[in-house]
Amino acid sequence: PQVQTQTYDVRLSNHTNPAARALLECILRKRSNLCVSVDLSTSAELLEVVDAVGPSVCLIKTHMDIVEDFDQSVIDRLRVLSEKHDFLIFEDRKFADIGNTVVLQYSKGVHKIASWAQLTNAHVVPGSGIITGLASVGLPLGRGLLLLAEMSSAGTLAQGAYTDAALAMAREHRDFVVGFIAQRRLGDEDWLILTPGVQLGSGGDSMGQQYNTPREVVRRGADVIIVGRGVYGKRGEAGKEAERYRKEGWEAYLARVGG
Ligand code: S5P
Repeated sequence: PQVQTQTYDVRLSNHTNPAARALLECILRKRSNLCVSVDLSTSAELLEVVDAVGPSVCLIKTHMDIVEDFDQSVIDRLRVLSEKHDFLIFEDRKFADIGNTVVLQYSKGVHKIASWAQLTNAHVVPGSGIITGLASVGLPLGRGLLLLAEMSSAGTLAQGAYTDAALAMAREHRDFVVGFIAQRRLGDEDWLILTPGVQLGSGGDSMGQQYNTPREVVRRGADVIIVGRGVYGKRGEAGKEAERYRKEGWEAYLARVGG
């Protein structure tokens, strides 16, 4: 059978990377394929929303470089919440430099991403040295990498031959690359497809973001739906909205696998 119609349970046996396995196990435990992207710029707001949506998610996506009052305690508190609510952490760092530089950006600096994020992502524009570099830091720690094969934004150059090249690069690093940020299923192998640009009711924003519904992106092959403003946009309602998206995403998955 095609990967598309396999259950998360079966998919688990296709993966050896510890971060990919932990994500699939969490998805199954919580019956959630929802990742909430918490793009808020103070630690108080960030952690408040994470605490509210925690019960409904398998994964929290961060942009730690937008947090104005960042220090190590933000990470410590985020990790406490990840244990309290049972979710993994994905730092959406979008690395895009030569191998030697991304080694430093991933392991050092203010954020020390590799020490706390089970998943991170990278553009393929530099060529495969970026993966070799990130893997040298991430693999010993049991981390996983997602490649940006497509983007949700209008006019993206990540399409066609670029997307094919991302797939080819992933195939050379199957131990560390666990899947893609993409808008649909790619390749015949079992890659985890995480899809942003998701909202109930479609449309977009004034800066090129384009939205599809959970049902539509899961039908096209998303294994995890990434929702930002659709969940945290209405102040005080993030918990309720996250549960709404969790149900939508899960029903769409059941429909896809024919359960
Ligand atoms: O193609 C992409 C890739 C990513 S990771 N399009 C995206 O929007 N993202 C990220 O997903 C983006 O950086 C943001 O953090 C999130 C979408 O947020 P929303 O508020 O539009 O749902």
